[in-house]
Formats: sequence, C-alpha cells, structure tokens
Amino acid sequence: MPGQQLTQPNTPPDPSHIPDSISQQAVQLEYKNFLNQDDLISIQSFRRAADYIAAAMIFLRNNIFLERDLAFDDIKPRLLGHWGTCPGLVLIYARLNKIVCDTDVEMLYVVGPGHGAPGILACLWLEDSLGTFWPKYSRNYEGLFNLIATFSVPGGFPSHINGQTPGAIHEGGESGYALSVAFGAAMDNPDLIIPCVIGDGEAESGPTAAAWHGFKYIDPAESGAVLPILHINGFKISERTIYGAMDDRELVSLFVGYGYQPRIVEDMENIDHDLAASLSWAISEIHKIQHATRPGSPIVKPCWPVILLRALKEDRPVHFNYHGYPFELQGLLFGRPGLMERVTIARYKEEGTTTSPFDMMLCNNISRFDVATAAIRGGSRVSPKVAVNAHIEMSALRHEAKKVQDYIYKHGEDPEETYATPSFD
Ligand SMILES: Cc1ncc(C[n+]2csc(CCOP(=O)(O)OP(=O)(O)O)c2C)c(N)n1
Repeated sequence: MPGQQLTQPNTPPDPSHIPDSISQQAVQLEYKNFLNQDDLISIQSFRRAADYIAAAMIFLRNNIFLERDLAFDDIKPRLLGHWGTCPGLVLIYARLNKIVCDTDVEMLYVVGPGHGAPGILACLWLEDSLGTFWPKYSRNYEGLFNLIATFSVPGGFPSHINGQTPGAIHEGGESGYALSVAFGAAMDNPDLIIPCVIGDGEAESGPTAAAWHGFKYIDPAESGAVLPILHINGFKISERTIYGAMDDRELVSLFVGYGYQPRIVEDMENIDHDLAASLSWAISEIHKIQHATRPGSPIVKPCWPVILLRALKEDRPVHFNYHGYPFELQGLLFGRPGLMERVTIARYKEEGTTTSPFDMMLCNNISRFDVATAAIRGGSRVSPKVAVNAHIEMSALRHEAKKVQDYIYKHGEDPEETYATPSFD
C-alpha cells in the first residue's frame, strides 16, 4: 500500500473496513481428520517425493540422490524454474490425483503458473505418465537422473510447461490466460471438471480479471465445469501481490460479487485435510448444479464454487546455530523489527576447556540437542500442537544430552555415533 513500511517478507494483509458480517458468506466446512490415516500418509509421501524432485530439477545437475556430500559443482550453473510456486501446485495435484483414482470423475488440471514446471513434471514422473511418452524419463534411476540433470538445459524440458508435456493444453509461459483456457475446455464437455490454478500475480492481469466471469457463458446442462483455485502465496517473482494484501473480507466480497461461493483454505497445520474436504465440497456443488439443470430446468445464476488457497504462513520462528561470532548475522538483522523478533542466533559462548569436540558444543549450548530444543521452543510459540508435549520432549532431550556428556567425561572421547551419518525415515 502506498507509504506502507514492510517489516517482514510476507507481511499479513492489513484489516479492511468491510463489516465482519461478510465473512459468513465464506463456505465453512468441518475438515478435521477428513482423510483417513492411510490416505494422509500416501498423499504426504507423494508430496515429499515430488517436492524433492522439483527442487532437485531446479538446483542439481548430478548427485541427485545426495549419495555423497554436495559439492559446488553439483549445482546447475544457471538456475531456471520457480521453486516458490511448486509446493502449492504439487499439493493440489496430489489430492486431485487421489480423487481421480478413487472416483470416476473426469478431470483436466490447468496450471496458470506454468513456470512451476518442475512441480508438475515431478508429479508426472512419479505417476509414470512421462515414461509412457518419453522412455528416457521412465520411472527408474536413469529416468529420474535424465529428468533432473537435463531440466532447463538444451535437450531437456524447459522451465515452463510446454507442448512436449503429456496432457498439456496450456503453456503457462505468458501469465493471464489459464482461466479462459479452462472455460474454453469445459464448453461442450459435459463430464469434464477442470480445476484451474491461478497465481495471485497472474490474477492481477487484465485477461484473468475478465475471465472470472467465464462461468456466465457456461450452460451447466451441456458443458462441464471449471473449479478456479486462486493460489495466494503472496508473491509474484519479488514483489507482494494485490490479492496477498487483501484480507479475507475483501476476498470474500470480491468473489461473492462475481457470483461465486468462496471457500478459503488456509489451515497450514492441517492443509491436506482442509484441501481434501474443500475439493470434495466443490465437486459436490458442481454436481448439484449440473444434476439440477440437466433434466431440462435451467437454473438462473447458479453459484459455482471457487477455492482461495492461502498457502503461506509468514511468522515462523528462525533459529540460527552459528558456529562462530554472530556479529555479521546480527548486523544483517539490525533495525528490522519483524525479523529481530523472529530470529534467534545461538553461538559459541566461549565456554569449555580441553575436552572433546562434541562436549565443546554441549558446553556452549549449540549441540544438536540444543538445536532440537530451540525448534520445539520456537514451534510451541506458533503451534498449540507442538506446545502440548513441548516440556516432555525438551526434558527428554536434556536427559539424552546429559547421558552423552557423562559418557564423554568417563571415557575422555565422544561416543562413536556422534560422527555417524544421520538417517531420515
Ligand atoms: C504476461 C506475462 N508477464 C510477465 C511474465 C513474467 N512472469 C513469470 S512468473 C511471474 C509472476 C507470477 O506470479 P504468480 O502468478 O503469483 O505465480 P507464483 O508466485 O505462484 O509463481 C511473472 C510476472 C509472464 N510470464 N507473463
């Protein structure tokens, strides 16, 4: 906003002057534990794998499974593809995929932020849709190596979704057209549902501003439906977005005015449940409209669903474990109030004497036990779920640290496992 001073990267929207009563127009759903445990685990595993592959496509030229320590030469010399939009695209893809597998609904996923190509290509590789058309990207080690190593270099996939991508009907290289492409695809395709992701930067463009009205040209009796999903991650390249700066009341007023039923999805702690319940609600609303109108009784001004996905929390605490003098880091933060409150810096307190390397860390409160304790302490400030067992977990860590220190004082050296490579499940 003009004259506004921002103190943190993803500043929450300032409250508007719109009466709170408008919030009642946003669709409310009970979504806690919407997914059963098996579905939750499978979706989250898919997302973790796809997010890793997407990040690797952008950054790594080899060493794709991190089989040895990362070296400078493992990083691509020229980084292309936008990481910021990928996790959101994958989040939506993962759930839609499950819906398509579990039901007989026909879907086409149109992605406005086509510059998030790594996210989409990673999903296509995981479900083996790439290998079917491109044997060099088959679902094996070699196929994954080719996907990652050749991404955004000549001969590989480019950083935007293009015509080589199986199933692509929209390139997404030029922002603004996803929503109109989606409405076009729905016409005369009565059984097709088209979830269409629109970036909040893209949503500012003229073509998208007009396309929100597209459903006014859709006859639910003979055409399919578009489910717009506005991806409000707050940024367009390096600038804040207008939609990211709008509070819920402004967003709800706007979309109710366009003629939609808006559902805001924003519970990052339970995002898979929240999104799954919201997509199921949206699909059932679409079916309700279509079933009501198809026996030959047209509905005047049906209210189609729209999903407003706020996919970023901005206030996470940051803990630096700095094995040196912290002045440079403090200098960077100096005078930036939002950041000063969020960031804590642990560093050597200059305590300890002739002892073992790990004991030096324990004495200075910068061991891995201290990092874990700081994460729990910071996490419990922002998440009641973490706060519940925080004191039990922190005392267990203190106990573990004491056991290690006792061992060191008894044997005069660090326990062997101190230097073992950690494994992650
Ligand atoms: C018409 C047009 N103008 C400019 C660009 C350059 N551009 C690429 S991505 C991007 C930002 C898109 O922001 P958003 O839609 O919010 O996507 P996200 O932040 O999720 O990546 C811009 C401006 C473009 N692709 N098309």
